[in-house]
Amino acid sequence: MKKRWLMLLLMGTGFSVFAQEAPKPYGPLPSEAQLNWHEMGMYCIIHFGVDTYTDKEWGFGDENPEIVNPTKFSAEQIVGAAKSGGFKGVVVVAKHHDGLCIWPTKTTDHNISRTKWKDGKGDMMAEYQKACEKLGMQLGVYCSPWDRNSEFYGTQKYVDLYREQLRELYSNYGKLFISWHDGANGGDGYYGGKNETRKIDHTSYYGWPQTWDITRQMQPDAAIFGDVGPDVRWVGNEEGHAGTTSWATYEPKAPDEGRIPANGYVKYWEAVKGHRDGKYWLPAECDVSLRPGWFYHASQNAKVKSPYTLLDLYYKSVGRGADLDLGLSPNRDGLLDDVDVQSLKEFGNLLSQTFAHNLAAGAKLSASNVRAGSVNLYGPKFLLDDDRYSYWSTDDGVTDPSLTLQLKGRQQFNVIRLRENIKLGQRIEALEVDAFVKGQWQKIAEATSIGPNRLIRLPQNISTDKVRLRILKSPVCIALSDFGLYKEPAHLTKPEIARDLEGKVSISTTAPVSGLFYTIDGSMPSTKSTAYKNAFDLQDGGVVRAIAVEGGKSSEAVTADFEMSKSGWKLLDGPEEGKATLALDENPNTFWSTVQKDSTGKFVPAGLSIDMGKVQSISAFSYLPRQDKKLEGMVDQYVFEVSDDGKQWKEVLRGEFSNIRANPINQVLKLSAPVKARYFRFQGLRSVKGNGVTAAEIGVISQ
Ligand code: FUL
Repeated sequence: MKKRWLMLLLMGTGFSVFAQEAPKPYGPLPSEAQLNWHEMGMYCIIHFGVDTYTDKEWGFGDENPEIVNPTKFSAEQIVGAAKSGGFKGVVVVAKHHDGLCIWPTKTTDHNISRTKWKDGKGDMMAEYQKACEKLGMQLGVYCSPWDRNSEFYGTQKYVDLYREQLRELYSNYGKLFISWHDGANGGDGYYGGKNETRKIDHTSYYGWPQTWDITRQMQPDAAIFGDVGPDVRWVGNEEGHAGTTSWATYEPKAPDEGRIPANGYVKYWEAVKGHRDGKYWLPAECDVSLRPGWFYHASQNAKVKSPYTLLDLYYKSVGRGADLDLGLSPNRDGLLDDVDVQSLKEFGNLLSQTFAHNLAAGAKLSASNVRAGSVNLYGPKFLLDDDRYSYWSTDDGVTDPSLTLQLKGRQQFNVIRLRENIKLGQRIEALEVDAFVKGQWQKIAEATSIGPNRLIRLPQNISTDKVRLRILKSPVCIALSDFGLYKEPAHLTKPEIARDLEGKVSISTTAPVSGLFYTIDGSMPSTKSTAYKNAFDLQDGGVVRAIAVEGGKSSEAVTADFEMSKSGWKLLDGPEEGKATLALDENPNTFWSTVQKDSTGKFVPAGLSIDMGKVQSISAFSYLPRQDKKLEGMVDQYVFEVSDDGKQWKEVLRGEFSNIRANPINQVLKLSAPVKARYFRFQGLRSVKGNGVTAAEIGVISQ
């Protein structure tokens, strides 16, 4: 606004010849909904439903809604915890693949009114809306297209019904910031009692162009998330990170030519980086859960991500121009566990401690070029005003300007922040930053793809009174809106916990500390816990938590969750087909594989039979899929059997590894009651891709 007035003033006084026009936008530009989404930076996604009670990640669709009874449900506790972490909104999973709607929909009986919660009179969506309004948070919805409950799934009737569900969600819960559309589809389901596999054509079945017309009409301010947009793209992993170079531009975009590529057909190695010359503004969302899975599983209580892990993900997502979408998993009471709440809060504290003060504030700025020499219109002072759209710009043709900042005294920092005015597109391709140290300029950082937000976390603190920014490459004149220097508070690095093949656990740090303390009962360690001296035995497995202590300060706790040690385990079948021992070597990066090179071959099931050397009490089995980002041989249907003699087998578990393709984490399968056996057998009955079976690790949990 200010700028426009000045322009008018200059033009009115006949000085227009000096005031060069504003820079022309470059490339694709963000819409209003996308701008709001960029400004948010971080939000949470909440998964709660039948899976919370069945301990699954994908319900089959045949669950009795009566199992759902979150007697203490508090949307305010959940949304409040997100807010304390610095998140700006929540996406509520209103319906997951199991089909249970957590609002009283008219489209199906399979909804919240059939649960015991509030005698069937409750509406979780309405409670989230209220909590968001009260706490100043934005609300979004996730309504799964794949519905394993609906008898009509696969027909046009279901598509109409799905659209009606969206209309209900769009009309009853206020203004939404995002409509989240998942691409997963595993085929089989309950489907009104038919228990069959239904194949749909991902490219045409859902009729996305018409469906999203409804979104545009009813929620014009909402960004639409899908595997490839149309407004926000999936980053291609559920680990929470974008590439070190990550463009907001991309193609193709759904529903290009009426098509939307299905989950798994996304080119994740491209989605993570984006396309410099992509035709569309289609920035990445990094979705990752606070826990390993999206739904609550008590078995994952020790694996809630720590505040510093979240901070690391923040740099790798928000710091690379993407948004962070963090999964929250309310428990069976309808609340977040205390550890989850605590971790969010401490993460929020770390963010505010780091970013509260821009240490470049008050610096004297000298730029090598300012557009038309108009410092009041395009000068570098706009870099320090905290407005994402005011900017420093250069003359057309000046694409490699530099800027020196004479800081207000000597400052110590370890984070650099840069932002472009993205209303004019993503322009800058590469830049470097120098610090004046010991009488000369030293390069301290470099970055590519600046865009909406770029955070550079330096490996060490820099102390200086002079900093220089050099733009190396931009196709057009620049429009840089922010430059910031920040100091992330010092923290003691957490220790590492490892177990050797004989089952002995050791705790170590890279630099010496005065003390290491640990627990093996799952509780949080303190200086009152056992002091670590020597490696200790943990044959049966369990949760080890440790802290490092130095100078009266404690590191954050590190947690390792060990399964039963595999020392003394042998393969029954003898021959080393596909290097089967690699599934028992406790190394997540090696794997057993029966996948044949000839990709035309049909899938052949395969398994491993193991002699544990003595009778063990087994309460759960585990399968760690290959960790090298490849899908061949990744099992999604399995059977586990046990035996007393290695000859007669008894089946104890059979089922699917839900969501393994997108989130290939360790799959822990609990038995309804522990069994005693010396031998067990794992078989992969189906793989998500390829003609064989792979396994990074197969494990047993005893308690
Ligand atoms: C995935 C789904 O299949 C997961 O269950 C989860 O909802 C995640 C956010 O998206 O693709």
